[in-house]
Amino acid sequence: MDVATIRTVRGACPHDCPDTCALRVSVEGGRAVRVQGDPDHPPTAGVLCTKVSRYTERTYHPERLLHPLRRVGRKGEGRFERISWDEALACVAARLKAIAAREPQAIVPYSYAGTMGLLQGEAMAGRFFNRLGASRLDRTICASAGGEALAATYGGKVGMHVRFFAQSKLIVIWGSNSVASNLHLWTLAQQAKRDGAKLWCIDPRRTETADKCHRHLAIRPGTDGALALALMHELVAHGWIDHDYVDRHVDGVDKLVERARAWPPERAAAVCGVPADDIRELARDYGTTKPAAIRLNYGMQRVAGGGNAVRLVALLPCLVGAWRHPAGGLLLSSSGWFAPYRDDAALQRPDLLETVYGPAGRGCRPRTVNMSTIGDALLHPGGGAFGPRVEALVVYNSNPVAVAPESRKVAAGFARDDLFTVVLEQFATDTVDFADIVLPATTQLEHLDVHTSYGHTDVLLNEPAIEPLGEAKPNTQIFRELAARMGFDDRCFADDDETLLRQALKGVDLAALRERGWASLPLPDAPFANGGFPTASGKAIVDAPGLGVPDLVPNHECAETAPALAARYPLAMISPPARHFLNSTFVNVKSLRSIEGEPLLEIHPDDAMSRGIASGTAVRVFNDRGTYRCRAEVTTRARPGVVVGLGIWWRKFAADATNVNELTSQRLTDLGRAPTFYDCLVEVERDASAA
Ligand SMILES: Nc1nc2c(c(=O)[nH]1)N[C@H]1C(S)=C(S)[C@@H](COP(=O)(O)OP(=O)(O)OC[C@H]3O[C@@H](n4cnc5c(=O)[nH]c(N)nc54)[C@H](O)[C@@H]3O)O[C@H]1N2
Ligand SMILES: Nc1nc2c(c(=O)[nH]1)N[C@H]1C(S)=C(S)[C@@H](COP(=O)(O)OP(=O)(O)OC[C@H]3O[C@@H](n4cnc5c(=O)[nH]c(N)nc54)[C@H](O)[C@@H]3O)O[C@H]1N2
Ligand code: SF4
Ligand SMILES: [Mo]
Repeated sequence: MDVATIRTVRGACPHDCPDTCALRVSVEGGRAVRVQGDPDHPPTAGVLCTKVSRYTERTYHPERLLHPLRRVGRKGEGRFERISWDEALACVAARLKAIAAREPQAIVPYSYAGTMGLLQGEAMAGRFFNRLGASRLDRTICASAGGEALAATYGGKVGMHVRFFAQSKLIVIWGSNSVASNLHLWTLAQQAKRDGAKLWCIDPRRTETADKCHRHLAIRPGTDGALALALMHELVAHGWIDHDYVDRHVDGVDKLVERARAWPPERAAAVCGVPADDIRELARDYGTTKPAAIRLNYGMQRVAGGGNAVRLVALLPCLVGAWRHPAGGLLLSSSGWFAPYRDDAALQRPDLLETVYGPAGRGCRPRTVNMSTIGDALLHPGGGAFGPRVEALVVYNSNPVAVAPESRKVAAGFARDDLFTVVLEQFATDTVDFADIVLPATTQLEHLDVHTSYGHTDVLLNEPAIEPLGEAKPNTQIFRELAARMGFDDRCFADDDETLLRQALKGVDLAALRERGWASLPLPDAPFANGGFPTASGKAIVDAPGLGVPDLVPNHECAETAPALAARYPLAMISPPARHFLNSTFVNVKSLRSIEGEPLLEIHPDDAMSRGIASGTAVRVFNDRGTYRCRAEVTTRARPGVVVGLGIWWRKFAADATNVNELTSQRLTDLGRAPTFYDCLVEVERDASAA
């Protein structure tokens, strides 16, 4: 290769991952030939995960969608014919116009974090749906239980700086498989380990991360609140509370102490299904080691009591004054640090709603549809509190047919003949199979974007490295052209991506961002060493208005709350992501799929033996919502009573075109209206229908 002809372009990983890596894309003759981690960006440190190291394989994948398509088969069949952009846009605009003339709220956008970019996310799309007066989408599918819990406790989604984990002496990795889903945190944790730190992992599954920590507490799913309360019990009983910090910076601690007194380790041990002595050991480590850091992650809040559990865990570092040190405290999300620097209103223009509904406060506002219950929403006949029946769905940056809970209902909703569905996609996902019109979207190498992060505190720029492939267009451009077809003549629809970039941020030097590819927010090392939480009082909050003092909220589906159900479906199923997929992204990249093999259900030897199941046995996993067929892997990675269906496979790659979400429920969390993917009882048996 002639080095002189290779150009390097600065990029940002677009995926829904806390690490938000800075990329360097090598381009030769207009073709991206390599994607590497930026060695100069500290959080990335020149390293990418296996998935994104193969990004060119994804961009140049032979199955990329490269021109617009119109459905010719039945919904779900995935048979399409090629049409021109002109035909596609005219068709979409005509249908949306006709519906909007009667009832704009019958149109629902559906998007999540296929790209986390501010431009290709909700910028032009936000303007489009606001101007249209479409229903709003409550984007709850991942993080809103924990997010609202953090806001109730600290006043925002804020926490430790990830870089200081390297200096911690105790790291508790709680509800997270860092090796798989937060790789760069894991590198820092290993550094700390080499320097003598003790590592604990709290996870029902013995993950790759648990293997490498000193201690692992395999608690039952949804029992984190009990564990946190027992830890508090021990902190109080042994005098490990930092009274000076608590008195000055925590509001309402007496009520918490009173509650914790009712949770001796034995009580929590019975609920969590772990030895009381292990809880005592963790409490002693946490109470006596400084600095102590907790890496909490969203894996532990996908249960009925996820919000309360996060509130309880988030109070632990307040009780021991861990925040005094930069390497102490807790990190669940850093996204709140960006709030003063983002101008979402300038990008999304909520004021455009006034064109349809009149000035805010007078006209009614469009209703909000929760993305986590999209199955029920699509099957709702309309009327009552729900409002108008959903007549059109515009999907981008998401694959709801694979990722949303209770997918039998989701698929049935998408299969409605009277529903008009438009999907903007890079690949023919399970959701695309149900589309009336498919619009081909560019990948991160082909468009401009700017990124914040939920795992570190740098802003990243992504410059386009190559021209769009085929007839693919950036989401921004697709919504710009659709707006023109709809006759939206507001000037903001003419803004190009460079203009959007200038509007996206406040107080960030764009020239410097262009120069280096990233810019760090100016923040103190130990943000809450002297309190100063972003709450009204500046204190961390125990008794939050309207929420009360946090407590253990048991799962919707467990022996305690649903004994009859638990008798029929005695196994709790969790479905965390497989390491080489990112949610349902990358499942179609062959080299990554071949590492993961096939859809598997991990089951403990005791549970397998009593059911006549061996590794490799074809099994039927079922509950009242549906059946999922896959192969069993008998392993002690699963604890007794808990099975693990690693996700999130595309339905079309599975034996019977289902995935784990066939079994998950649409019931929501205590806070944040979020899904309860890991609160799901099932039974497993040998699959008699398998040859
Ligand atoms: N490789 C890879 N990386 C990813 C993703 C991916 O799909 N693949 N997804 C990205 C996204 S969207 C997100 S939100 C983040 C998620 O980041 P994390 O929340 O760190 O997600 P996971 O790695 O799935 O870790 C969740 C862990 O929680 C455990 N768990 C399940 N139920 C409970 C419980 O009740 N209590 C406790 N303590 N633990 C429980 C699971 O066994 C699993 O090991 O990761 C991002 N990174
Ligand atoms: N059972 C179970 N279900 C889960 C989870 C679980 O742990 N267990 N995890 C949940 C979580 S944490 C999350 S965040 C959700 C994730 O759900 P989604 O946000 O839907 O994530 P993906 O499955 O990665 O799908 C993103 C899609 O966006 C597309 N895309 C990427 N970039 C672009 C772009 O620039 N333009 C357009 N038009 N499309 C683009 C990708 O090709 C991909 O198909 O899933 C949830 N579902
Ligand atoms: S998926 Fe995460 S670890 Fe992998 S390159 Fe993207 S940001 Fe980095
Ligand atoms: Mo997520």
